[in-house]
Amino acid sequence: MKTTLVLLTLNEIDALNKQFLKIPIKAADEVIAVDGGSTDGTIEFFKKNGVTTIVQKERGRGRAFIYGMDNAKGDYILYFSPDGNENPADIPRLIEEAKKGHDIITASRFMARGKSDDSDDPMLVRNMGNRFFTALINLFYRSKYTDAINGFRIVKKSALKNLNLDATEHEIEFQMSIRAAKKKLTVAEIPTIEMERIGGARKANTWRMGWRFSVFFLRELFKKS
Ligand SMILES: Nc1nc2c(ncn2[C@@H]2O[C@H](COP(=O)(O)OP(=O)(O)OP(=O)(O)O)[C@@H](O)[C@H]2O)c(=O)[nH]1
Ligand SMILES: [Mg+2]
Repeated sequence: MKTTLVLLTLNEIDALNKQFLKIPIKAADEVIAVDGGSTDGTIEFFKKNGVTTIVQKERGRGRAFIYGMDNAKGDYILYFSPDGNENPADIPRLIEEAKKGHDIITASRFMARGKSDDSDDPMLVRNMGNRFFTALINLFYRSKYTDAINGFRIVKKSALKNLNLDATEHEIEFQMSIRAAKKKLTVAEIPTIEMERIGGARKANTWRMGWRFSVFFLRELFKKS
């Protein structure tokens, strides 16, 4: 089983400067970065550190997932967002879990021994939203996700290709979880402790994403097959 680590970035130089050396690159067989068109030195940083980088023609985190899928040589793709939120120490754990043969393994913030970072979410809007949309999938598709929203996950490439995802923005992992449940893919989760974002700026507006998640859910619900 070969794994490709895909780093997803849009202006994350602060976090990369602090965190890059902690990313266990060697745990994967290949590492590539997909960048949304950074202007803060992120692309140059990858170049300096020998990381093959694909710069997107069109921005969007969803599109970045697909670029990663299309360019990865591995059988499994591990999506990692180096903005400080995701714990690089979980990378080898996800790879170990994938060896059991599941289609998708997600790092869950909401299962026992997991924790979400709510330091920038004092009213817990995002926290509740993530739990709500996870519960919605479980209700309609009889799945057992505790965190269907976290993008920190490892996915079997052949299974991912079959999902024909077309979400262009941050709703990509939500769409992946819905379609995986619909197609009864084998999914598993490991606990993760989310950390604080390091520098940079959040690209996902909470209310806009809530709206897009709602529209996407309805679209997936009424979609045939
Ligand atoms: N390649 C690529 N990466 C993106 C794009 N938009 C966001 N990202 C990356 O996706 C990760 C998560 O994006 P954020 O917008 O920060 O979303 P978030 O993690 O929900 O927000 P925070 O909690 O504030 O970090 C970060 O590593 C971003 O740099 C994009 O258009 N292309
Ligand atoms: Mg983040």
